[in-house]
Amino acid sequence: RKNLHLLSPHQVALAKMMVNMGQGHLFEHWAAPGIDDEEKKALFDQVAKLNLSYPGGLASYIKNARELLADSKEGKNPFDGFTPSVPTGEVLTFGDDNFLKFEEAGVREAKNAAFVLVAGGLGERLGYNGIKLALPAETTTGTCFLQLYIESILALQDVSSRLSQGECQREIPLVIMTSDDTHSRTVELLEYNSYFGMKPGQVKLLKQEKVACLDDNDARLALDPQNKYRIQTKPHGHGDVHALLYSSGLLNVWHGAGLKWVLFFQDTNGLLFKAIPASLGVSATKQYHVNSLAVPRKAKEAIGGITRLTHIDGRTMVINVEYNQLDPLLRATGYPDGDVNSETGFSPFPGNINQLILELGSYIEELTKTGGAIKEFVNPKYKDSSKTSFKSSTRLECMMQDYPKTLPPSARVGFTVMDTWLAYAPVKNNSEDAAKVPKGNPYHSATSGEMAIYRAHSLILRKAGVQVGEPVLEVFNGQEVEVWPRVTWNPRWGITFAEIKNKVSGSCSISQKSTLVIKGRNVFLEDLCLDGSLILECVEDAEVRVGGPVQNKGWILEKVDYKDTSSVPEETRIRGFRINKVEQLELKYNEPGQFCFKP
Ligand code: UGB
Repeated sequence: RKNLHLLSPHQVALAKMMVNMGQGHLFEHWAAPGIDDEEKKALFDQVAKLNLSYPGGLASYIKNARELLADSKEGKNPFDGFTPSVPTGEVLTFGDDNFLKFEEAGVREAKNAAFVLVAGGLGERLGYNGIKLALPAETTTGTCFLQLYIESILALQDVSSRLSQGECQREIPLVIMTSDDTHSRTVELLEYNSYFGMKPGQVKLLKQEKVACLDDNDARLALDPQNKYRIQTKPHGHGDVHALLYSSGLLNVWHGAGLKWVLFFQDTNGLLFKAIPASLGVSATKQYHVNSLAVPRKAKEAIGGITRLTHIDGRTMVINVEYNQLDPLLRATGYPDGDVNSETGFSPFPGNINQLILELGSYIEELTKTGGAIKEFVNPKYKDSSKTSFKSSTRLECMMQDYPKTLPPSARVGFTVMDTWLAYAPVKNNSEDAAKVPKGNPYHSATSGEMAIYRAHSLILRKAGVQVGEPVLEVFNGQEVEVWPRVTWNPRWGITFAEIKNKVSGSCSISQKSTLVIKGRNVFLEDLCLDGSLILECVEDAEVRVGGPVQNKGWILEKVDYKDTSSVPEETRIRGFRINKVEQLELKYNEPGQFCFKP
């Protein structure tokens, strides 16, 4: 009370609200007026920010926290009354007629889409010092994830507007959700690289704020151990993206501009865009309000399982059940073995890869009701079985894939299953943890993420008629991986299978030791027989036909030890190899025109 005169009327109102919500302890230790006054005001700046950035403000946060903490103390099961079963969805097989049909439909729709990349996570499991978006997806070209994503969106934009014969020349918007942990480094990455070719106005960054930590079951907010005039905060999770999009006003701007779809994706999946056109085609054809991308999932793999939940009162929903909850849920509902592989070698529950496609109109309708608030959860670590105190402070969390939980039963919620080799190879685990992954389960490391890109490109070319050498098995950083020819291309060369097929003809072959890099749109492979390294680059208006035998010593993968911090950069160490560029043929076409290379 003695300090009230330091505060503005708005701050006084906030102080009263906090005291009414049982948070008086935040001010009890305050020094007498004249001491630490600036710090006291700064605390109220923080309270105002926390209040603004949570739907319903801090009072709602505290109320929700009390309810969830009480449920947790009671041991209440969030799935009480629900029985899980295996849902049915659209299962696509790469390259068949059905796939091509959906891919074409998806490319037509792409001009009506906006992309949202959630990139606020620090990637604690990976333990990489930089932001994950700056990490090379593969080291043959060194293209980082953000560049790959932006170039993929630009390629889709280009193909989509060409298909509509210029009727609609829309720029596809990209939103990146950042956090205090990633924001400034994301801005630097974009600015330093001139937005990787995207117009700066096409990209918007929305920063998520952390939420207040909770000290006990009464949801008393925790003071920061470093500063008694600050509330301790922690990340709230990727579910924040919905409230942020809603409050930014962007959804209505997009709707007004005629957009129909919002596609959400994560920070380190180098394969994702190979699956986007066909799955967007599924959304458009089936008029799904929500479409989750999924892949076959190994039991106990650290990705959520897409599950149909049926309540005793008749309600049903198709929803992601997080990996740590699926096994106990199954055991409690008549599956005594829990989450196990079926005879197919995979869990019957498809794996959520957290790529969501939402129909914009119904999304806006829903968020208008909820303000973007997503069902939260709390995960306190209790000191003992009395569950009365915590080992350390906790906080509420939310996940973006829980969006469908509040939808009415009439909502059309579906999912699309793709081959893992085509759609999913995230970089989440550090080398040591990856090496401990049970045999047969994916490593999700920088090593496996890079190898997956070469494998996908090799398999796509095989499907397009190229003879591609068989992979060899090698061990890097304790992980056994298939090493395919190091084939990479810029998304402009082919963002759909239909385009890629059109650029390959005759009898082409690529040996296992080869590296093929294609940078440029109009490169055509005709009777190419590659045994070595070939780097092809051409400007937009050049058309290049390349064929004949190309043989040289090529580029060789040399092992490096992830523990060697003295001479090897972190980006290289975490994959366990570096590329020794011994010999290559490099063809560069910098002028417009038609060219042919056939030795
Ligand atoms: N992220 C944020 O933007 N903000 C945050 O506060 C936290 C994360 P993780 P997670 O595809 O393999 C998810 O940490 O949460 C971003 C699904 O829940 O990589 O353990 C972060 O930058 C799970 O069902 O993953 O697991 C990153 O881009 C499964 O699908 C993204 O959110 C799993 O991903 C995911 O964060 C998966």
